[in-house]
Amino acid sequence: MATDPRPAYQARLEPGENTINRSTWAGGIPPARATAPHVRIGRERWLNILWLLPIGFVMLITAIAVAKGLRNMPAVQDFMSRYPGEHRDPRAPVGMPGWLDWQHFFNLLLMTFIIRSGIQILADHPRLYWTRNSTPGKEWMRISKPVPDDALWTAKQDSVGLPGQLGLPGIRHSIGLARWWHLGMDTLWLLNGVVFYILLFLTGQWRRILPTSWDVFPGSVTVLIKYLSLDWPLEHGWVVYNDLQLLAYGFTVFVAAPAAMLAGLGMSPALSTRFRPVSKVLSIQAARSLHFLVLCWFLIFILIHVTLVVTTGALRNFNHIFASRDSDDWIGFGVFCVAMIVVIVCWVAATPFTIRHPRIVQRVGFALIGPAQRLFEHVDAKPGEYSEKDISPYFWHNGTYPDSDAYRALQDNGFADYRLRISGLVDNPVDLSLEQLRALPRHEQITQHFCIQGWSGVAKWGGVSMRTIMDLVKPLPEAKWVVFYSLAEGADGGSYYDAHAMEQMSHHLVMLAFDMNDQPLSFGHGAPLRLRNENQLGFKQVKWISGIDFVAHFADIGGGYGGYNEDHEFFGYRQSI
Ligand SMILES: Nc1nc2c(c(=O)[nH]1)N[C@H]1C(S)=C(S)[C@@H](COP(=O)(O)O)O[C@H]1N2
Ligand SMILES: [Mo]
Repeated sequence: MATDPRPAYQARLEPGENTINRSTWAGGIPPARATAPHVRIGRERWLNILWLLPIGFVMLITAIAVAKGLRNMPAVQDFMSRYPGEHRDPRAPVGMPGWLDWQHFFNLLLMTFIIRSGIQILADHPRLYWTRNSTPGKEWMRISKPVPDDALWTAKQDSVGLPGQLGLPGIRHSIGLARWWHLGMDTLWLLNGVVFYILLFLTGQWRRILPTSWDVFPGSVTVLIKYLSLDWPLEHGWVVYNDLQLLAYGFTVFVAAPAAMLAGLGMSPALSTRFRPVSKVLSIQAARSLHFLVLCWFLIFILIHVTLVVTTGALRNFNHIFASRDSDDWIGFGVFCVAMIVVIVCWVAATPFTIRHPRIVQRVGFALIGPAQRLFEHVDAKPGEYSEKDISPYFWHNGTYPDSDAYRALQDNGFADYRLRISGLVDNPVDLSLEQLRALPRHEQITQHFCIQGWSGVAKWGGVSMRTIMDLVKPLPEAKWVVFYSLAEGADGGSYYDAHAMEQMSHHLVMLAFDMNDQPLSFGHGAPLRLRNENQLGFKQVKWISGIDFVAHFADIGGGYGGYNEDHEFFGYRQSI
């Protein structure tokens, strides 16, 4: 069989740049900065959380006064001598081995990237919600202004930028690159964590940071009173931690870190769609909010931890955790300074490097997290887990709307002249009108949309299953990728398109939709036809589809990275997480 000549729309592909030009980035989106975090109180009152700084300061002073008063009370003194706030497990090893110091260093280095890129990801949809609906005004926290009253306002317009040395890489709508940093470094951080867990248990070091008696709770109260009354407990961390340290370290290592990972995975479209019993309770938005609260815990922990390290025998503490020695000399401090120089150099270089070499970030990021993204792509969720009552009252718009005479001509005519062209490596290429598409067996699914930026929404989609399409066109065995082209251009010009792996096309929740919530698809949501592949993030759901091409590979299409956002905004082509 002779393969088709290349469809005309392929001539309009733009390859995309290999560096970032700030003035043309993301279609020339003007800079807009994040605001201070605001938390919603009641229906529509918003508190700027910077107020918590003076409030916290007053509370700290008050707590110090209260703690000093308490310490003079005989009953409290009794309590404190009954629960001294420190007990050494006789089986626990003494001292900090070298591997612990190395892991502590890698952990802190990786966390600087993870935190910066994480905040950048938040800035791409600067709102947090508790329900899976992302209804404007219903968020509990935002780092931007309220959503303006504009029916076609897009999530992309809603994104905000960050200072370049806070966010990674700072600039507005740089989520593609921020995600490589975040997910890539996460992978290394988790590996470091797995090694840490294994060594903790092999060497018995776990006995030093995991409480083994309930006395740790009253004991922590004793320690807290000591700290707050400014009469600090004696530090000899080489041998034993006090009960409050035990709780803080144990919680950070065994609760906060796994919670960060689980909440992170809770935002994956493939996993959330597949494991509905879990995602029913922990929806993507609950997971996102929780992920953010874990960040808050880490930030508070880091602040208090560092403060106490330098105020309770800094030289000795630096020797412990940077040089595995129990001494008062300056060696540990010297190692600490070298470590900090490494951290600072990496910190300062990360944003300029990313702006100059985004393709390297894209490639290395994919090398690190790609295997997991590939793995979860095989998950095939079944329809029917959401019902009509789950449909979101508000469904964000996103992307670049079609703005061509050709599209307007189709639209003016009620899409009577629309033809869906399906060709490439197939036995039976077809041109289908909307009427012909509607005559095919109808497929419906109520599913959740996961935009890469972080918002989500449930809708009912009506149309044709991709299985039906494949029965019709009969792909050849060489066809490994299916490329969906749009009538609309992308933000930087050239046709929007995206490639999907052939093996997913027979999954239950992959379809071409011409109806949304029992209405014909609206202009904003992709009229007359769009893709739904519920294993993947939103940007892969091509709207205003013009044609579908079955190919052996996407390397020679557009920029060759597998889609418009992959070419132009350094996204990844496998987006199951
Ligand atoms: N042609 C085209 N399709 C597109 C986009 C686009 O810019 N152009 N944006 C994508 C993104 S980023 C998302 S999140 C979804 C949004 O779909 P919605 O507007 O119906 O919510 O469409 C996707 N499909
Ligand atoms: Mo998106």
